[in-house]
Amino acid sequence: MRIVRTIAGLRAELAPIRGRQGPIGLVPTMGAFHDGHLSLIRRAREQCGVVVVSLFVNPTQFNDSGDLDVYPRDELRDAALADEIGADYLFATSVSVSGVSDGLEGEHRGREHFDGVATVVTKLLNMVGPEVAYFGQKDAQQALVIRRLVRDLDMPVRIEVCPTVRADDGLALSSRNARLSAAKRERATSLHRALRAIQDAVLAGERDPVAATEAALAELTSAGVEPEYLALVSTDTMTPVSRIEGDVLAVVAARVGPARLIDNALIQVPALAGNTTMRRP
Ligand code: PAJ
Repeated sequence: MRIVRTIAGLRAELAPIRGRQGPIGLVPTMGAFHDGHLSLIRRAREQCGVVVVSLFVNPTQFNDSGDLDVYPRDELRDAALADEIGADYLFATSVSVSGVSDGLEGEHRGREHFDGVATVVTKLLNMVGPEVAYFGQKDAQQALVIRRLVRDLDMPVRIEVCPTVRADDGLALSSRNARLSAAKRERATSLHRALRAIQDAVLAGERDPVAATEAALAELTSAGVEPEYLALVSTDTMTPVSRIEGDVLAVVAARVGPARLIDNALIQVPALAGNTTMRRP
């Protein structure tokens, strides 16, 4: 694996091999790799001839400079892990960029958050020119913002969203989990339990989003966790649904001690015969 630090260097590396060694896959990251990141790199390795992993702790998407300061950084370890999986290039850059999405993360972290993500991902897609770029379902709204971005700008790239990787206790892996003490980590698992409670309620036939989130809220409250949001939203718009039907996304965000955590679960309501209205002949 080669480590490249400049845009010119990256372009020079990719120009002679573009179109010759199979598709180029890009995995954008902010480093501090865990199994979630590694699952994206593995998927890219399976599908692409050339795998580029970018590592850039993007200041424009941090609304809290304290969070940026303590964000874990360990390039040597990240490089070793990416190399082990067989990535071809680690594009480790510290270029700072200047600075989609109103609700949820946009509302709670500030609109600048997704503007920062969109800016840096556009830059990365332009620099690498990959056939495929890989993102995690854990950041569902981010994945949707990027799908929209690519569609609106007619960028010739396929966006692949990979499943959320979890620890044995159900907690979605995140670089920010490292900041949790054992007791706070236990509290953090309530996010996953809350999402499961929503799934259970829907399985039991609940179709009202407010009623379906009640049991979930109880899970959080009993763990002493107060959500920033807990909602059932449309998978297309990320805005709250008034009734649970088809595919909806259960989303939650909460601060647990020093870490702000997010998680989500797709809820699929099968179109049962009993739910469909009969057409008049
Ligand atoms: P970062 O938080 O480093 O995440 C990099 C990628 O890994 C994202 O696509 C994210 O959704 C995915 N990921 C994180 N945790 C995951 C998990 N538990 N399971 C599966 N995938 C997971 O997201 C970013 O960086 C940045 O916003 C970035 C897209 C790099 C732009 O700066």
